[in-house]
Amino acid sequence: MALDLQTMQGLLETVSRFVRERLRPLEHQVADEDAIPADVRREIAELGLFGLSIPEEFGGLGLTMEEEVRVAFELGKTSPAFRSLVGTNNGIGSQGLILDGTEEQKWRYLPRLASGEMISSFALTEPEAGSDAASLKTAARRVDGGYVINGTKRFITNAPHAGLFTVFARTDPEQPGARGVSAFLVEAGTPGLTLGPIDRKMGQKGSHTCDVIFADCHVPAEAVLGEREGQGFGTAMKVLDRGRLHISAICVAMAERLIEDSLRYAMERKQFGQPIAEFQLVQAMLADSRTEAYAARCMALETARRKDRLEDVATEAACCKLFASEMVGRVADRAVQIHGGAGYMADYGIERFYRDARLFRIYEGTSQIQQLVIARNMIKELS
Ligand code: COS
Repeated sequence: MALDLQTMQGLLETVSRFVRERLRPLEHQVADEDAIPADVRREIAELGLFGLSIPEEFGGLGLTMEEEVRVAFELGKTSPAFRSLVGTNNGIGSQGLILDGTEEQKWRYLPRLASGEMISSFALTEPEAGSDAASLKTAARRVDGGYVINGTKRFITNAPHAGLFTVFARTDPEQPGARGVSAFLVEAGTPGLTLGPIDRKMGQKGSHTCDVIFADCHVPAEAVLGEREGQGFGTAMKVLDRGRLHISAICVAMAERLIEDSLRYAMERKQFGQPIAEFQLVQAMLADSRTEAYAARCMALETARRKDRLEDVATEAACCKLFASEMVGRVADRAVQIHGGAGYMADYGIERFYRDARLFRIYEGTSQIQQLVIARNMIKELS
């Protein structure tokens, strides 16, 4: 454990109270305005949430995976846009740097990421390389003193606000697959780096994505993550293992929030002369949701503990992401059903969660990619 029990309990209670009292009342506003208010961002930074998983020496809280999952169980009980604001700094935007960066690279960026002064983004996906990440085409050509990057990255979370991008590009055009890929640390404002318009999404309003376009973008040789070419794909995969576990915990949290809202509604709403919670068909939906959310909670905690023991959890992280993201989809669907007509109306917020939840089955690896990872690893283990 990075924190003693009392400090950890205090952190969980603080995050839980902040979510309940400060963030939940803002859910409609954030969705309507597609923006998180600036003062909320400041408060999130003051709570240290930008640096949850960044080591203490760089100004973060240095939480273990289990502790991070426990915080995510609280932070995820509101609109996912709030989580998304800090998510890339703690997860896919900083973990590559933490795992494989040089000391100099870490000191240059991690303190600013931990404080929230700088936002980071993970630029892997391209117009023609989504699930097949190793087929990416963005090229980094070696020139005197560095590299010239050309290509387009797509649907990049937090890109409109990012000060730093971890960019995956092909340094070896002779190597078509994963081996020719390197990771680069590219700062916003570097000439040749521009952003596309903010994407219009189905849900998760308040969290922004856009294209990141590189046109003859010169970066110095020291911009290569870890100053080693050809390691980029492995870095991306390790980062995603951790990210998938974090997303699983967020799915559990959203499911628990929806179960709480559904139960409260079912106990208040009367039909046929009694609260609908007393009807067994409604109870079945509540019970199924509770059971599935509990299973996903246990999976995420157990996998996090194993990761903290330095076990390889690539398979289990994929199992967690697959189960938890599909689970929250079912729970959100039942929540709409229990709320009936009200569940379909924007004022109740349930339909918003239903739309928000849909993304969990897609980003950081679709459910089908998780299935593929799990099955391939099973075959590898046996042979
Ligand atoms: N940890 C460390 N290294 C890993 C790894 C992991 N979990 N998974 C794969 N690697 C390494 C492999 O060991 C291999 O290295 P070597 O060539 O040195 O042996 C390399 O990465 C390539 O692996 P693999 O051959 O499995 O790559 P594939 O192209 O066949 O497929 C999948 C990899 C499909 C699993 C990968 O492309 C993927 O996860 N796609 C989804 C991408 C994604 O999640 N996108 C979301 C956008 S980010 S929000």
